Amino acid sequence: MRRRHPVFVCLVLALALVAAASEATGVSAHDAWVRETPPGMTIMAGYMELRNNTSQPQVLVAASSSGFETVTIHRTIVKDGMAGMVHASQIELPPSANLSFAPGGYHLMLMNPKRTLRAGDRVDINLEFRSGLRLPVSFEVRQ
Ligand SMILES: [Cu+2]
Repeated sequence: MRRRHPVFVCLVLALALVAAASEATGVSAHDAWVRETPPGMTIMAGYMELRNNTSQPQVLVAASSSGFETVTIHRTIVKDGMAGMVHASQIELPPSANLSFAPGGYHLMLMNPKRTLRAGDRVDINLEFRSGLRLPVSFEVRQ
Protein backbone atom coordinates (compact mmCIF):
# COMPACT_ATOMS: atom_id res chain seq x y z
CA MET A 1 0.00 0.00 0.00
CA ARG A 2 1.32 3.47 -0.88
CA ARG A 3 1.23 6.20 1.68
CA ARG A 4 1.23 9.87 0.84
CA HIS A 5 4.13 11.77 2.26
CA PRO A 6 3.01 13.46 5.53
CA VAL A 7 4.56 16.81 4.50
CA PHE A 8 2.55 16.75 1.29
CA VAL A 9 -0.66 16.11 3.20
CA CYS A 10 0.12 18.97 5.60
CA LEU A 11 0.81 21.33 2.72
CA VAL A 12 -2.48 20.48 1.03
CA LEU A 13 -4.30 20.97 4.33
CA ALA A 14 -2.59 24.32 4.92
CA LEU A 15 -3.44 25.55 1.43
CA ALA A 16 -7.05 24.48 1.91
CA LEU A 17 -7.19 26.42 5.19
CA VAL A 18 -5.67 29.54 3.61
CA ALA A 19 -8.17 29.34 0.74
CA ALA A 20 -11.05 28.92 3.20
CA ALA A 21 -9.88 31.90 5.28
CA SER A 22 -9.60 34.33 2.37
CA GLU A 23 -12.89 33.07 0.94
CA ALA A 24 -14.56 33.72 4.27
CA THR A 25 -13.12 37.17 4.88
CA GLY A 26 -13.20 38.51 1.33
CA VAL A 27 -10.91 41.38 2.25
CA SER A 28 -7.63 40.90 4.08
CA ALA A 29 -5.30 43.30 5.86
CA HIS A 30 -1.53 43.00 6.07
CA ASP A 31 1.26 44.90 7.78
CA ALA A 32 -1.16 46.82 10.03
CA TRP A 33 0.56 49.22 12.40
CA VAL A 34 -0.02 52.30 14.53
CA ARG A 35 2.68 54.89 15.01
CA GLU A 36 3.74 55.34 18.62
CA THR A 37 3.29 58.91 19.83
CA PRO A 38 5.03 60.92 22.56
CA PRO A 39 3.39 60.72 26.03
CA GLY A 40 0.35 63.00 26.29
CA MET A 41 -0.48 62.91 22.59
CA THR A 42 -4.08 61.83 22.09
CA ILE A 43 -4.06 61.43 18.32
CA MET A 44 -2.53 58.41 16.62
CA ALA A 45 -2.52 57.17 13.03
CA GLY A 46 -3.00 53.63 11.75
CA TYR A 47 -1.63 52.20 8.52
CA MET A 48 -2.08 48.91 6.62
CA GLU A 49 -2.28 47.18 3.28
CA LEU A 50 -5.79 46.14 2.31
CA ARG A 51 -6.44 43.44 -0.29
CA ASN A 52 -9.78 42.77 -1.92
CA ASN A 53 -9.84 39.01 -2.62
CA THR A 54 -13.34 39.08 -4.06
CA SER A 55 -14.57 39.63 -7.61
CA GLN A 56 -16.75 42.55 -6.46
CA PRO A 57 -15.75 46.09 -5.49
CA GLN A 58 -15.62 46.45 -1.70
CA VAL A 59 -16.29 49.83 -0.14
CA LEU A 60 -14.78 50.65 3.23
CA VAL A 61 -17.31 52.82 5.06
CA ALA A 62 -16.28 52.82 8.72
CA ALA A 63 -13.78 51.69 11.32
CA SER A 64 -14.16 51.29 15.06
CA SER A 65 -12.16 50.11 18.05
CA SER A 66 -12.79 49.62 21.74
CA GLY A 67 -9.22 50.91 22.22
CA PHE A 68 -10.05 54.48 21.10
CA GLU A 69 -12.78 57.03 21.61
CA THR A 70 -13.18 57.51 17.86
CA VAL A 71 -11.72 56.05 14.67
CA THR A 72 -12.15 57.88 11.37
CA ILE A 73 -10.87 57.33 7.86
CA HIS A 74 -8.64 60.19 6.72
CA ARG A 75 -6.58 61.13 3.72
CA THR A 76 -3.61 63.47 3.80
CA ILE A 77 -3.67 65.95 0.93
CA VAL A 78 -1.39 68.79 -0.09
CA LYS A 79 -3.15 71.97 -1.14
CA ASP A 80 -1.38 75.23 -1.96
CA GLY A 81 1.81 73.70 -0.57
CA MET A 82 0.16 72.94 2.78
CA ALA A 83 -0.44 69.41 4.01
CA GLY A 84 -3.86 68.85 5.53
CA MET A 85 -6.22 66.01 6.27
CA VAL A 86 -9.67 65.36 4.94
CA HIS A 87 -12.27 62.89 6.14
CA ALA A 88 -12.84 60.08 3.63
CA SER A 89 -16.43 58.90 4.05
CA GLN A 90 -15.79 55.83 1.91
CA ILE A 91 -12.98 54.19 -0.04
CA GLU A 92 -13.61 51.76 -2.86
CA LEU A 93 -11.34 48.78 -3.42
CA PRO A 94 -11.72 47.45 -6.96
CA PRO A 95 -11.90 43.65 -7.36
CA SER A 96 -8.57 41.88 -6.75
CA ALA A 97 -6.89 45.20 -5.91
CA ASN A 98 -4.65 46.41 -3.09
CA LEU A 99 -5.01 49.69 -1.25
CA SER A 100 -2.30 51.20 0.91
CA PHE A 101 -2.90 53.16 4.07
CA ALA A 102 0.47 54.87 4.44
CA PRO A 103 2.04 58.07 5.80
CA GLY A 104 1.18 60.92 3.44
CA GLY A 105 -2.00 59.20 2.17
CA TYR A 106 -4.90 57.26 3.59
CA HIS A 107 -4.75 56.56 7.32
CA LEU A 108 -7.01 55.69 10.23
CA MET A 109 -7.20 58.65 12.61
CA LEU A 110 -7.30 57.27 16.14
CA MET A 111 -8.46 59.69 18.82
CA ASN A 112 -8.05 59.39 22.59
CA PRO A 113 -6.59 55.93 23.22
CA LYS A 114 -8.16 54.25 26.27
CA ARG A 115 -4.73 53.18 27.52
CA THR A 116 -1.15 54.19 26.86
CA LEU A 117 0.09 52.40 23.76
CA ARG A 118 3.80 51.70 23.43
CA ALA A 119 5.87 50.09 20.68
CA GLY A 120 5.20 46.36 20.69
CA ASP A 121 1.62 46.66 21.98
CA ARG A 122 -1.27 45.47 19.82
CA VAL A 123 -4.68 47.06 19.38
CA ASP A 124 -7.70 45.70 17.51
CA ILE A 125 -9.58 47.81 14.97
CA ASN A 126 -12.67 46.62 13.12
CA LEU A 127 -13.20 47.59 9.50
CA GLU A 128 -16.71 47.76 8.09
CA PHE A 129 -17.61 47.47 4.44
CA ARG A 130 -20.81 48.50 2.69
CA SER A 131 -21.48 44.86 1.74
CA GLY A 132 -21.90 44.12 5.44
CA LEU A 133 -18.49 42.50 5.63
CA ARG A 134 -16.64 43.04 8.91
CA LEU A 135 -12.87 42.64 9.17
CA PRO A 136 -11.16 42.63 12.58
CA VAL A 137 -7.53 43.69 12.24
CA SER A 138 -4.79 43.50 14.86
CA PHE A 139 -2.50 46.55 14.62
CA GLU A 140 1.02 46.56 16.05
CA VAL A 141 2.28 49.76 17.69
CA ARG A 142 5.62 50.76 16.17
CA GLN A 143 8.01 53.66 16.57
CU1 LIG B 1 -5.86 62.27 9.94
